[in-house]
Amino acid sequence: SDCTADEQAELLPYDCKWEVSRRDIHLGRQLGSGAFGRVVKAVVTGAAAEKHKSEDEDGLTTASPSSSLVVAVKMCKSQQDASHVRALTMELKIMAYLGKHLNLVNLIGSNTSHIGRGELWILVEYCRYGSLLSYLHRHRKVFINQIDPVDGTFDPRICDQTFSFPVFLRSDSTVQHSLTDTSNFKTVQSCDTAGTYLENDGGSPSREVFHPASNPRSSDPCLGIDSHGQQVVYDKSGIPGESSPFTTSSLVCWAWQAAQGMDYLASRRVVHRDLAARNLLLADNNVVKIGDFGMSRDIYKTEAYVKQSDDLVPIKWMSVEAIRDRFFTVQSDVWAFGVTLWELFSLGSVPYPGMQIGPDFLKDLEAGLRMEKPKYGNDDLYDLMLQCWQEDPTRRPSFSALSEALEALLEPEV
Ligand code: ACK
Repeated sequence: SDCTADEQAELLPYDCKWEVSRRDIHLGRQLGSGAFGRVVKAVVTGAAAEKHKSEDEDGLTTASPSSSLVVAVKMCKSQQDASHVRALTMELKIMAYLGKHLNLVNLIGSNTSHIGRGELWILVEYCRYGSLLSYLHRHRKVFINQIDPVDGTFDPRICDQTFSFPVFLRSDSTVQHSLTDTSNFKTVQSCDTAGTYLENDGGSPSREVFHPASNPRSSDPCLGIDSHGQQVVYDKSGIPGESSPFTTSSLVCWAWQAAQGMDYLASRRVVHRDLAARNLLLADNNVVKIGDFGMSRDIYKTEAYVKQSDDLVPIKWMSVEAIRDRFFTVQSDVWAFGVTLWELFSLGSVPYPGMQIGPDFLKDLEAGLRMEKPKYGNDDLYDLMLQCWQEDPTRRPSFSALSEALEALLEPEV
């Protein structure tokens, strides 16, 4: 049809089942703010919280009347700006149309009661660790590189030797049995879920030894593995601390999850237009969620958006045809995915480092300019990026092909 995306969104219906009463929304601190909108943390109580929780857990939970749910609320900054309210309304409709996917920041509900006054609140899933970009910046000191600097081989089992403190295994039965190769871990001790340390000589953990309090080395942080197989830094109390290390595998796993979410968006014919590490959010259990896929794209405090004609655009993430003709498609999202991969494997560097983006940027891309291999990527990963940056959009891989390629990297060769 000749309908623009805006017009199509306008035609989508709003279902009253999403409506959450303001009485049940308890606003907290601001998480971020942009040119038009803000994101505020909030707690939702009552029926909406129960509904969301029971959906999440396949209806296995018995809903308790006191349940509450932490959410993020997207709202306008000023009630004056009608165009932003419109954009938010369309975002709400798109989210409702999309349906749920694990790797999207899903809609929880909305409050339209003050829409006449230009106020609309959209309630979405809260992602505890914020954007992947800010996560990479905050945690880059605890990154474990699993790529061999000489031959570029990637072994997800490698635990970097630069970690000088002992490695602990949590004696959670599921972990013990799934850890087939403990020889890669410098395991000397482990601790159980209660924080009791167990002696471990690299083989199977045996009971006993000391409590954290009596551990002579308990003032050192220690590396452990939680029940999801994720590495966690335990502080002296045996409680996971803030700075859990992350590895090359984490980056691949995050990229794979982003590809899964994008594949779902593409299957629903929704074009993101602003895929970037700043728009990937990290939630509990190492789940990556794609955010800001509606129409209310906002310019948060970042220099990523450059003025082009009368709009601010994320030029370094844009494909040749998107810069040239403002032509945004699934394939231009794939180009942006390539740039996002580059961001991940450079631990959050700014794309095209040191380059001043001027009017010649498009010409440079057309002449074949592409970014170099990022510091923590290997040839396999760089090859995926280069495929995403093919000038001919039809030659770029699909999100399902990308997700398969990333998944293959996660499976160690036998
Ligand atoms: O990197 P951050 O801490 O994570 O800063 C940005 C900011 O708001 C502007 O986008 C944070 N943010 C956005 N959406 C969410 C969400 N659903 N859950 C948690 N934080 C969010 C983001």
